[in-house]
Amino acid sequence: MDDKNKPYSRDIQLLLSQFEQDFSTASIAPLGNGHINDTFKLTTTTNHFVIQRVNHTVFPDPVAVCNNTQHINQHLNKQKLIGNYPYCVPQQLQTKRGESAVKIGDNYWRIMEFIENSYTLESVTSAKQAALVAQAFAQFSHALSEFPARNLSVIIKDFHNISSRMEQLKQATSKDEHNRLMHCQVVVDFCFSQQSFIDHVMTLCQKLPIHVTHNDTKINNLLFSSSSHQPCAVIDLDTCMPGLLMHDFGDMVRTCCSNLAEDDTDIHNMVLNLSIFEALIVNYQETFADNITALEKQSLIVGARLLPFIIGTRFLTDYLNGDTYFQTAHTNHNLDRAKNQFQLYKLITEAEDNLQQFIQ
Ligand code: GN1
Ligand code: MG
Repeated sequence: MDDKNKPYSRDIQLLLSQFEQDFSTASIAPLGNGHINDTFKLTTTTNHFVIQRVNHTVFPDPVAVCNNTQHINQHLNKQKLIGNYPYCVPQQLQTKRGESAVKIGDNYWRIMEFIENSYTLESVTSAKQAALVAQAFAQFSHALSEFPARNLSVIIKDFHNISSRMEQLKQATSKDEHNRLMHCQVVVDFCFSQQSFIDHVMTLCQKLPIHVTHNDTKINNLLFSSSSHQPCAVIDLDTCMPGLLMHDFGDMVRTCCSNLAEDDTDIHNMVLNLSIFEALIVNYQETFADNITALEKQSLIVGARLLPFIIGTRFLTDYLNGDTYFQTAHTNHNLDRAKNQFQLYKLITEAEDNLQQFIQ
């Protein structure tokens, strides 16, 4: 067993005993690069599964997280049967008592199906690949267009609300509990200098229709097939809630269009890949066909600026709060991530006029 799951090994044994499946030969290893939950791969002699400890500090209602996933999966399964959804729908296992979330001590756990012969990517390398990414996340929201979005629980209130994210930053700067403001005053000032953009976003948000959105459409939340190298599943449905398409599109741009990883410190060498941007925006719009309004299409460019700005603000706030939200590997990790994301925001802002040409 790897060190990362050792603190939980007793809990995991208790978890496994709640299911019908025979897990007596199971072994466990860490899986993926998420910043929030603890995720492991469970291997038995015949199968693989995904085990996850849902972070109950970030997700105050882990049962609602699992229930949202359950509702979405049920709808996607039906859409798949009638040919409206081409990807796998990784199922959550149900316990002997019919639950998908299991409470052990203070923690909530779940077990999910593992999609065999698949892999994740941390970055895209071609416009062709970007087109596949845009199609996958668009198909996901499109297949859920008949699902009553308001039936889903709001998992994290104001998740992509830039105004409340700025308020959180303001509180973190005025408390400055870890004396870190002196290391990031310039970054904080930059953030607060963007008020006219924030006002523009807040006005636009009032006018846009609500969809079921994924809200974390970074590239590593897609599985690709090892044989076809096409997307085969949309994963990590934790933040699926009622939301706006521009947020999902913006997060894709955020994670596909920069030549650097989100924590790379070499930000003066950051460049925006325009052919990848074009592939994302053209394919995103085309996949929705007539189910996306003209204003929503316009909003995609705003979303592309907004998501690096929001995530940058969140990283900066967490840095000031002493790294209580995102998992970090070193002291400046959140600050490095914030600077990187603001650099991306600047590049997209500079390119904005040029990006308009791709709106159909
Ligand atoms: C978190 O855990 P992960 O990496 O899937 C975060 C996203 C951020 C992302 C930044 C619930 O997602 O909002 O965009 O890190 N998830 C939550 O990499 O806050
Ligand atoms: Mg993830």
